[in-house]
Amino acid sequence: MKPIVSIIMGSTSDLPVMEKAAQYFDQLEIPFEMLALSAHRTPREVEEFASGAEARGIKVIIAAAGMAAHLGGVIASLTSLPVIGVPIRSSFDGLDSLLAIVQMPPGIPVATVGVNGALNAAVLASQIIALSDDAVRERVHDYKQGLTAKIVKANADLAEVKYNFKTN
Ligand code: RP5
Repeated sequence: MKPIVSIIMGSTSDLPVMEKAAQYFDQLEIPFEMLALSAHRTPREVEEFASGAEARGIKVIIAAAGMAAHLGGVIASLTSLPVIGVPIRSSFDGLDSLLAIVQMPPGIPVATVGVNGALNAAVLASQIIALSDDAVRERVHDYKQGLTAKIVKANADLAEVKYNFKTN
């Protein structure tokens, strides 16, 4: 299997958050790779990864980092592939990493999800892949249908909750 998504994280301490992305890709049968790379601790390896990713068949890169989170931005500066940034909550409630990832200079976007938003990063990556892959598009559609079903069930459950002044 050749990966089409890279999940990059600044440290294995980010793994408990990023596991949600991995589980989603397993569920949707999208081959992915996971690597630990750090913009500050392994800058040369980050450059090597980012400049070679497209040629290896990678379609989307997810970059997760906390604190002064420059990983996604540095990767985005070295590739034309779409980069999705996941701010990790490790200090200042994740606000530091959120701002570091989202506030990119013009021309070098990093599509930023919410703090610890690994699942949304994976869903967004799958939607990008679905543009050119009918099988993935079908599975993304099924996933979204499942979300609708969840709220339909929630309403059925709420209908059973009784209060004297509840009217539905
Ligand atoms: C960042 O610093 C990592 O992404 C992690 O969120 C944070 C702390 O890293 P460790 O000290 O746990 O390796 O680079």
